[in-house]
Amino acid sequence: MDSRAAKPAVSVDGASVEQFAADVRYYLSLTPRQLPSRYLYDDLGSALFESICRMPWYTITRAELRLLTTHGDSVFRRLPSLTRVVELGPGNGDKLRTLFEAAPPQHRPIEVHLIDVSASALATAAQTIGSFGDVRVLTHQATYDSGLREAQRQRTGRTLVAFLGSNIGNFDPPGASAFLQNIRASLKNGDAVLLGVDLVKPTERLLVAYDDPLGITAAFNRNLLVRLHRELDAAIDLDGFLHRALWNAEHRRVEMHLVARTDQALRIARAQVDERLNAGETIWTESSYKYVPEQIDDLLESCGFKPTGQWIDRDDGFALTIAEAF
Ligand code: AVI
Repeated sequence: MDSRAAKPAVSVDGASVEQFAADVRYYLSLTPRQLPSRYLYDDLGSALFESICRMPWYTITRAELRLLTTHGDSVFRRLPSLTRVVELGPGNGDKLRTLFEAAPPQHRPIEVHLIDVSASALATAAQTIGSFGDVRVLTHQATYDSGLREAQRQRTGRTLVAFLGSNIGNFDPPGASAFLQNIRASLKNGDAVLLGVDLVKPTERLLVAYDDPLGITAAFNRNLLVRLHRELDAAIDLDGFLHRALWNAEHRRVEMHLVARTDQALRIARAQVDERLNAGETIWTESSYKYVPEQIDDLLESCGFKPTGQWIDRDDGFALTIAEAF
């Protein structure tokens, strides 16, 4: 690996290299060792994630699109006088496009705010959504919190915040509550949130979604080590680490880990890390919490939202829930 490759001052996920280095140093010092999952998404990581969404074993994306197609009109019918939709993490724009295609025509024109740290994701999503002539698209290259504040500064009328793709599953329970409370604080009574959440399902189905036969999720996970090489001058033996996905039944979450195959040196110059990992030791890189439907209602209610509709895809175990701020 060429460690002289360009090291950007700001990485694609919006964190400065200094922030990335400080996080790497801190999280690797914890027991168990960890790396925050937001760092999985550099350009290559985002492309690998897009491929994951197309795999037959990863059902979240297709189940959600089916629900949006079938029940999108019911979402809009619950929100008469809706004037704006804010999507946190729009990806390639497919989810919102699908929702709008299902909308009764009287629900447009509408204003759409797309919030993401990635400029390229915003450009793609804006192009997709902008193809609806009567939709005005505004983009905010920002973290969810600051983008939402920015979008809400110019608010008029009734707002729907969409947080889809089961991204809520990557927060631990206190983090998910804090995140939804933050959204609630930016809304008025009568505004709403649309949440897509992956459900608990048989363990084999969960495991094959996160440890697939093509090795795409393994590449997605191990790419974090590639990123440490490129951005933080790390000297790590890539082949020395394996991808592992496991179901933690107690916490209802799939965990992704990088497992040392043999004793490994972990030297990361720009993060001042110089450690040794014993064979079998792991670095925990992601949690993907799975819910049961009642838990979603409880979570929303505890954060100031009243659920007014929930649609479930039984084949793939996925729930789409709309809830009003009260
Ligand atoms: C983005 N997020 C909802 C994905 C998930 O399912 O937790 C990320 C992912 N990790 C491995 N595969 C997909």
